[in-house]
Amino acid sequence: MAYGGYSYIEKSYRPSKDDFVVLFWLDGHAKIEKLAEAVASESSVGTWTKISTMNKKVWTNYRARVYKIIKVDEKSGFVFIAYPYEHFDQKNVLQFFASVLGNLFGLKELEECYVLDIKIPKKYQKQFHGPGFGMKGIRKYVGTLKNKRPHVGTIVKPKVGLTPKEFADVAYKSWIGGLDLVKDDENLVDQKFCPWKRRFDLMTKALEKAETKTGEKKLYATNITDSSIERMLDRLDYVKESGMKMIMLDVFILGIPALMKMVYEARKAKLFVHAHRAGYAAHHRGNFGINFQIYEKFWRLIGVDQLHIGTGVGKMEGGALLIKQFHRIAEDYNVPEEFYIGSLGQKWDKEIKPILSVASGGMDPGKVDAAVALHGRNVVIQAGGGVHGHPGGTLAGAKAMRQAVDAVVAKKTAKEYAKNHKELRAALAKWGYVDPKIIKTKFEFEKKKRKMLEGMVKKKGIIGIKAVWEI
Ligand code: CAP
Ligand code: MG
Repeated sequence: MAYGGYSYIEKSYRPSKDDFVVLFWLDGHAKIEKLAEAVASESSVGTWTKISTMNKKVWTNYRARVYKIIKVDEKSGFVFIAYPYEHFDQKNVLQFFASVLGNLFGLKELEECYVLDIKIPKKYQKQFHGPGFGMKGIRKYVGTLKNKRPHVGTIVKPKVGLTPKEFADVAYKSWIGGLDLVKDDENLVDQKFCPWKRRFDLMTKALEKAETKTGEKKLYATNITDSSIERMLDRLDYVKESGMKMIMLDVFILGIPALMKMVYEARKAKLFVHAHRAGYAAHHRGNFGINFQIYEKFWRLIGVDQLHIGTGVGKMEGGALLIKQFHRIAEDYNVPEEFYIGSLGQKWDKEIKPILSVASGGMDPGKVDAAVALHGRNVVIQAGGGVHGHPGGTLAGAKAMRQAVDAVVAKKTAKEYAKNHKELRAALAKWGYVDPKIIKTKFEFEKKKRKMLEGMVKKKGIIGIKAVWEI
């Protein structure tokens, strides 16, 4: 088999430690070998036909190699491709994206093309700084380095529409109720009814007041996402001058170059970066797409400090096994290879610090135990509706969330803790309780049925993978 006159299949090839390795799901109008070659060609040195300008040096040093295919049927399967380090620019993530996440999606032979994972070699990682502060830095500031309790936060709701004063009042109640973090929603920046600067000034005052009252360090993740870099930089400067500690960016929407600039400036200004991922799912959910974990790896590499990764128990897509995988990518230095979940594994350089995972979307106090069973304690548990929808209002809602987290530290279930904590009791009465056993059962199932999951994925292809992602 050959595509454009050249064969890219080399089954005896073993990726070197400096290669990028990419795992694709492909389905289309031609034999899987041909589809694999088309992708390897278009994403590396080739094109649709033989060319007189190809030479031995190019072919040997820069081409992609298809080293493994797991066939699902004649025209579909999982394709493993290795790319030589030298193929790529230095410090230029976009050039990597243009190669490996570029033209190939448009090839007309393909009916489905999903990039499941990319393993980033350490040599490439050395070109980047990684997070300025990461999980440890944020914990140190909040004062939770030793007891390692989950952080707990809220998104002010309604998403947009409150005035700056209304907004700051809601935030103040949230903080004094026991929350560590208050954040803007992804679609709130600088609308007329709530101008950014006015809101930020009132939030600074509210935060100081809340810190004095509670004796705890509090955070405000202010959304400075903007299509103008200048405006973002002005706001970042303002945040720094005011002595506040965190900015929030809609990282997917922002794009890589703007993100790199903002992360660089935030690091210089000693500000934490809270990364909201709105928009990622447009690529992640179909059968033509890019798995979230790929963005996640690049965002950790570029250096955000805390990142939304899903909950496994709330309102957004993704089951426990998938979200656990995302959590590992955020926190571990050595993520295992696990075919049935679509993971090639990842070894991080020591400079690329662990980041804090944010579990958000449809959370409430009754889901905290389950979230901790999934994520462990290194997590920010956020609830918007699950705080401001409390029957007793925001203050009671914040207290209930904090009580649920305090229960974890006291090694009690939220149900037990609720007996002596009325706000938590009211929250459980309204939203119910998700038993963490559900999560434990899922992990037990995974442990015992690995082979079965792998077999199912090999038989059903992307449908199989996506079914595993729902567990
Ligand atoms: C949560 C949230 C977040 C989602 C995003 C929302 O609010 O503010 O944007 O968490 O999803 O608007 O939905 P609720 P993800 O607590 O009221 O659900 O974290 O998965 O990226
Ligand atoms: Mg939101």
